[in-house]
Amino acid sequence: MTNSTAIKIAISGAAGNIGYALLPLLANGYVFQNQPVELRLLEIPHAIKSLTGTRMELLDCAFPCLTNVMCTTDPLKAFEDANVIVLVGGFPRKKGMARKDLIQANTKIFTSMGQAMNEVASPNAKVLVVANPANTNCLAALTEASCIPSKNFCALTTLDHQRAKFQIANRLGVRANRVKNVTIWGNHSETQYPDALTGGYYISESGEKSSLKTLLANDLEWAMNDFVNIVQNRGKSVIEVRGNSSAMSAAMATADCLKTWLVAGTKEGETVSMAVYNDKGYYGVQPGIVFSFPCECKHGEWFVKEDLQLSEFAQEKLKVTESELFEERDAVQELVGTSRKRSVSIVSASSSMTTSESEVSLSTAAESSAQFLRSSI
Ligand code: NAX
Repeated sequence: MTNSTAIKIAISGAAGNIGYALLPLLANGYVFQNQPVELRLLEIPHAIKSLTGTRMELLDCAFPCLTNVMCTTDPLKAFEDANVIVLVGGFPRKKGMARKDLIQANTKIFTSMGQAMNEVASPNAKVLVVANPANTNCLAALTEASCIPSKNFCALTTLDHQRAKFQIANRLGVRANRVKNVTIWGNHSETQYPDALTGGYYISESGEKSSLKTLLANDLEWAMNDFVNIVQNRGKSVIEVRGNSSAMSAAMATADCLKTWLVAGTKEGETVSMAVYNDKGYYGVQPGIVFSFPCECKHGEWFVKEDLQLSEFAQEKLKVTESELFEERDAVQELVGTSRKRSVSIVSASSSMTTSESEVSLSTAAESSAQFLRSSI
């Protein structure tokens, strides 16, 4: 059942809630179109029985593109020559646990994941971190995985981005897919700054564009306060009502992030939010942390859109989330970075993508994505 040209995708925490909703989206062609895929499902020993049941279900779906499904508790087996690695598994917050302890427990997991990737993953592997604290987990993994460029890592803020789109669309009484270029700045936590006013726009069915700042001009109090609070706390609200954390929407956001980043690219004039390693000091944010920015994607690469004008209000919000991310980094500093042997890759200004270059048709993008993924097989 193995296929040497299949895209090898490793998913940690695959037996969990998000894993269960995510696996079909990876296997059914939603993300990787009609390319063959091989899934390596990574879990801790406690969850391996349940994972084996999930594998049986995946096989029973008879997905045409799914060439193999492996279950393992060994990151070295899961990551060996992997092209795409999705890190969903992590240490859950226990009652009474301090945030610092949660961050440290996860950092230990993510440094060891990074070390395993460094040993066996393809140097072209693309790594998406979902597990919380996502930005700092991502920093720990990329710091250890020195053979893989830091440009190949990102932490998920797509769910926050989608939540923000929906809130704006709901307020304006329009469909969510007509709302473009909201941005989640900073951390995937309650200090994030969901921003509709810097560069966000609405596009009508007939293609007419209107800036969200103009549309919300009489509703700024809501856009600068309630909207921000709702999006920052949406995860908590879902838990309160559902009795469980977001899983379906998180899985969908994970799949959409991979699809836009690695396969489809962003359409001309559009951005998505991605938490990426800030080595350039984008928007005045100090380098050295994983920070969510507005990004364009093309040919399997992300590019921070650098020409937005931030208001003083927005700059203050960025400072708050930046400072939390440095606190997180300081809390784990002694646990990461000791084995890093390379300097973090610098994104040159010339590699930034201009908007006019950013339109990529799905078929062309899928083809170039296929090439980039296959080049590492
Ligand atoms: P679950 O507790 O349902 O599943 C987590 C799975 O990870 C479990 O099956 C567990 O056995 C496994 N696991 C734990 N340690 C592991 C390790 N060292 N190696 C491999 N597997 C391991 O959680 P779920 O609801 O699936 O959420 C997963 C993670 O996503 C959590 O950290 C959660 O906080 C985070 N989220 C991130 C979001 C984002 O937008 N970035 C949104 C949703 C979610 O809150």
